Amino acid sequence: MLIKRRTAHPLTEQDVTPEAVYQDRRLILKGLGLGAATLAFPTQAGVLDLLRGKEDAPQLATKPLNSKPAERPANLVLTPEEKATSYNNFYELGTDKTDPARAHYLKPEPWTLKVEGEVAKPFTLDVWDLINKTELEERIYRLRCVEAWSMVLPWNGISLAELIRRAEPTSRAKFVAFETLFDPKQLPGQASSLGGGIEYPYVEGLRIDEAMHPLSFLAMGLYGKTLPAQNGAPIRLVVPWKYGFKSIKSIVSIRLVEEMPPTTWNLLAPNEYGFYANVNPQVDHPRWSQASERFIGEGGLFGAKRQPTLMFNGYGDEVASLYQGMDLRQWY
Ligand SMILES: Nc1nc2c(c(=O)[nH]1)N[C@H]1C(S)=C(S)[C@@H](COP(=O)(O)O)O[C@H]1N2
Ligand SMILES: [Mo]
Repeated sequence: MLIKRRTAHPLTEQDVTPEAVYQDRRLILKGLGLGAATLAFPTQAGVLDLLRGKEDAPQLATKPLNSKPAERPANLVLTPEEKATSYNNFYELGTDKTDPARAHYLKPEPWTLKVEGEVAKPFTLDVWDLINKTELEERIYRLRCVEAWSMVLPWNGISLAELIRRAEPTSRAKFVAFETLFDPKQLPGQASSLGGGIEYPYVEGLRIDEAMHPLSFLAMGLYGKTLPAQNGAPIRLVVPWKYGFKSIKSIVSIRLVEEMPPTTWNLLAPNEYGFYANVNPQVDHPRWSQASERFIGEGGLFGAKRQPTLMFNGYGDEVASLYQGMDLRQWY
């Protein structure tokens, strides 16, 4: 694996190429092989314009939720709601940060989620039935994207362990595999270069002990309301000690499995993104430092405050024991 030497000066926003731009370049290079002389490449903006066209459709309405409020942690400042819902990574809805909030294709109601695989009692969950009948819990978590920006977000949902336990995993269940909805009509990036060159559906995975850890969360709400499409409506994973790409959105399947399942970013660039993806300021991304992050709070996006990144994103006391004896440089 390539490990970049840490530079003496702190990173600026320009030092980190957003994943989308990097992956687009890879795609364009691939495309050029087909004959550069005859192909006119639409610009990124041009492709987006072609694929939109429903721009005036109303944005998904969110509804207030029944959720027990969490205590406000004294050391954390919440990211303003309008930033949490307008600066997103959800490549199925476009690779620019502002694309997902402007795409109005996803129809999250009704929605079913399967819990299956190595379990005694597989079941299919009516997600809206769960939302309507459950008093959800609020969790205020740090979110650290692998691109070196971060937020603090108030999620509403249930612990992942609670749902998995209901299915009664067998002794062969060693990992948990998650899958996002596959429907290019609702998630247009799945049918075009708008999706950043990823093979869809987006898939993710956890080791069973990570999945059963009390911090692992299934969010059905944000800021006390049902999830907006751009944040992964109607149900998504939140694993706060791992890079944001592990927190897979709009899931339709949770499968208990025996072997380590494939994961989307690892498939795309295995030397850059591992299966574990624990936040670790000491292990740089091959193309940038992970020692610090741009916290998105009040104020302009690019004036955002740079702060040190914490081991396991600040959740080390709770989760470090899961990785005892593992070399975290090897298992990045
Ligand atoms: N299906 C799917 N899930 C996804 C992504 C995605 O592109 N597709 N992006 C991931 C990344 S990189 C991050 S940082 C978080 C962002 O979550 P947020 O937009 O709610 O802040 O979602 C993750 N889940
Ligand atoms: Mo991310």
